[in-house]
Amino acid sequence: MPTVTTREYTDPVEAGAAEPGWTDWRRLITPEVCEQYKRDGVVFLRQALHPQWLLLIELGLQRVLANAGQMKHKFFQGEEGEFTETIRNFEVTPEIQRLLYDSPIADMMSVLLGSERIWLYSDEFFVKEGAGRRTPWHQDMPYWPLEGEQIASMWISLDPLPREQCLETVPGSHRTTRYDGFSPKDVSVDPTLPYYGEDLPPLPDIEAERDKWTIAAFDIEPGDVILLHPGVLHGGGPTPAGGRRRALTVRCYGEDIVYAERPASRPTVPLTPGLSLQLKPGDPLRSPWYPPLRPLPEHQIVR
Ligand SMILES: O=C(O)CCC(=O)C(=O)O
Repeated sequence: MPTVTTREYTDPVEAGAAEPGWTDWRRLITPEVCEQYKRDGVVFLRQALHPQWLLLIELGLQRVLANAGQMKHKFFQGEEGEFTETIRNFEVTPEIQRLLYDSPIADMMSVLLGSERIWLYSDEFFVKEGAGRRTPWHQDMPYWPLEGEQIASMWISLDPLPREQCLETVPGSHRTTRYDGFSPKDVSVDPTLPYYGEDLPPLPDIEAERDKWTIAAFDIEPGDVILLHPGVLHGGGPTPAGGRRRALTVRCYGEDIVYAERPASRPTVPLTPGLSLQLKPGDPLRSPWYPPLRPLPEHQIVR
């Protein structure tokens, strides 16, 4: 297990102060889970985040939604229900900073990925209110400016969800084909239409042929998390009228991740102006855009 300079936590299980059903993360990220992550690119952990961290996420979301300066992307506009996405909340939201420096999320990533050093790639809220449409099937790797193995997104829902509304994945798909399709700029565009028109095969219509794919989905409770590799095919379930689905995805990476160019036709998400002027393909992905989380940076150590 890598040693990380981190916050000290009491194990609430040992202290007898655990919420019912809640498990200390050190008991959850086992060698078997790390193996499963490498093989499937997805693992589901029950009750990995203490309610205190969920409260911090909820407060962070309230601030983000009330923050006129934070860009809100509205998907499927004009349709019933609302689908709002906000990205890079960390930079402008003290609650998300506290979450990522103080909670065990980065420690979990460190052990899962086998990397003592952990950086934040981005964090992203996905909020569906009312009858919200599916998030189309896609992979993230085609439009992230990086390559390597030590990378994961943690998908956290503040709301209990049945599996039909949860994040869905195709286990193992991070090790097979990388596809062309899905427009991150406008998710209402048919995801099987070629987006880049360059180097990748077209994304199949997974939703129309669900029985041909092995799809993993979970009934999820607040505190449960899904860890997924950005190369894994994934999509998000819809919400019914009157439904609500507030999710935060935290994306972290470790030492083996390097900068990679993407074709000009495929703008990276989030846009990161200047990165291509600072780094050459194959350089370790180091930039002020990607703050280090572990070891804890000097300015976060309390003495
Ligand atoms: O929550 C969703 O519907 C989409 C999430 C997603 O695409 C991601 O976390 O990468």
